[in-house]
Amino acid sequence: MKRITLTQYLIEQQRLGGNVTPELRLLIEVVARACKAISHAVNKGALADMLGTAGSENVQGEAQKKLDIISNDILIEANEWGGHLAAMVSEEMEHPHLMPEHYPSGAYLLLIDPLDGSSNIDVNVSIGTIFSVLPCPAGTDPVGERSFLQPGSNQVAAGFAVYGPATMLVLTVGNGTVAFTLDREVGSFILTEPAVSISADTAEFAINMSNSRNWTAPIARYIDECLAGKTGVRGKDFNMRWVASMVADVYRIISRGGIFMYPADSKYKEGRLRLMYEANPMAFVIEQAGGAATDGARRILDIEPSALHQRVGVVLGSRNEVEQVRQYHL
Ligand code: AFP
Repeated sequence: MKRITLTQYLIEQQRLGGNVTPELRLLIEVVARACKAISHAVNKGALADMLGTAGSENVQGEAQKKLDIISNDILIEANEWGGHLAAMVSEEMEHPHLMPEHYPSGAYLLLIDPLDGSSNIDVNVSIGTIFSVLPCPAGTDPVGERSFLQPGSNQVAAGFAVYGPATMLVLTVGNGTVAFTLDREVGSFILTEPAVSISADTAEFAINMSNSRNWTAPIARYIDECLAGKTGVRGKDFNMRWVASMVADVYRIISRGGIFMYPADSKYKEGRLRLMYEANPMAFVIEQAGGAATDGARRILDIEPSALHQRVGVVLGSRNEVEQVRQYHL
């Protein structure tokens, strides 16, 4: 198989004249290099003093794991000097992180969930990094929270890394979705899926069933019909998966189809997942792979954000199933 590296893929996308500029190419390469460093740290497990909690809380009021903070620091340090970023937003930081004065400010905004699935770190289940890239609106000086409050349809790139049996990087720059596998021997991300395509139909759903008493009627109806299987209106049996790492569940869906659901409910009234650096990047990746992504009723990428860390319901994956759920919300 001809080995195409991430750099070669980005150079070829740049030549096509789409979203990829030299600065965006640098941004994506820097984020990918940071993901390699995070993968290395994660893979040390208990051999390095990086497991467990850091004794602090993030803006969400959630206990931070040591690796949450380490990953956030790696991504900040990697992106500050390049001159491609105006500012960064992270799940682990309340306010936007501006570039230090002594570095040039760039044309892009980076939004990250540095280590998604933190509750799985200490039990050795796959976790990952999610990133979203927005253009920095012209004339915004100084760059601030409002600069980031753009709908997901404005993204110029998005993707995620999965630190699993293999370290994978899934990416879209608006010209389809591709996947790279980290070749640890040479330290390169090698293109292993040049055209990710999600099946329109599926018989596999992913949801945290322990929330079922809190679901709205449309969600409860959809899941009940899946559980009824061939004895019910769907006429086929369904399987269920729930990793509790969005990156792992989404990677499975881009690999073999499926529907992922974390709906707003009576417990998580706004939803549990964050719009700007979880739902939006995943929605961009999924749509570019032929899937669909809503909050149950509305297209995720059309949602006009009102706050950096706002939460949203998420239903994404095989487009015919996402549409079935949307129909039940009409
Ligand atoms: P953590 O990063 O706090 O573990 O949350 C992971 C996550 O944001 C997403 O990756 C999972 O799909 C979802 O939360 C898991 O939520 P439950 O723990 O309620 O299943």
